[in-house]
Amino acid sequence: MKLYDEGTPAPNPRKVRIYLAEKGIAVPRERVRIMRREHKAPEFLAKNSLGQVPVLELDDGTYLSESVAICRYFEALHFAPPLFGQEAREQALVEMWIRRAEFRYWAPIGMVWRHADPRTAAVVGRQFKEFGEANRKIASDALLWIDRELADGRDYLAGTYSMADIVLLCGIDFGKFIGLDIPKEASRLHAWHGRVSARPSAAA
Ligand SMILES: N[C@@H](CCC(=O)N[C@@H](CS)C(=O)NCC(=O)O)C(=O)O
Repeated sequence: MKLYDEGTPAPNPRKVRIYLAEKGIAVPRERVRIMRREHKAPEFLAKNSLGQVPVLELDDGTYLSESVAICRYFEALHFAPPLFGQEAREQALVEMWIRRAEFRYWAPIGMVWRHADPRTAAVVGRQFKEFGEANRKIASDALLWIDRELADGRDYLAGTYSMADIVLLCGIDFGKFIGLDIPKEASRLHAWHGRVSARPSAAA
């Protein structure tokens, strides 16, 4: 087994590293240097035709891509401690919050990164700057909405710490890298961010 990985600021491989750290699972890793375009080399495209990291290579030659799918694979093998929920209700809540984090926050920050950031201009082809910039407010509004959702006093998105927190943490920290901060007034979300960042796994 091998995990094809890339370091921070790449947020998707970080999700898998945090997940593995929380589970105490060690997996051999190979770095795929995005800046050197190693993820678009024919050898890597043969593993993931989208040319993206992370990718998990299994011993039978299967290649799994998509960060959450990779974590789900490990969850099926090592249930404890559960990070995708324990019983039906919890599992659904974790899924609900993963999807909300991805669609409500990751999607707009992806558009800011693709269309408004000078660092991606060379690889994206054509950037639609105004569209990219407009996504800053959409992302920021999503965080204000999540802050309101936390008004019931719970510590984590789905109740207990889960994959949903990992997904949102990696999105928010990547957002910072592209100039998107948690809005000042989102005090519950700031407290949540402090809590999840204080876990040793956040340094993975
Ligand atoms: N949905 C995928 C996204 C993977 C992804 O976009 N990875 C980034 C690094 S964080 C990448 O490889 N980007 C290069 C590209 O898209 O060409 C996942 O969750 O793993």
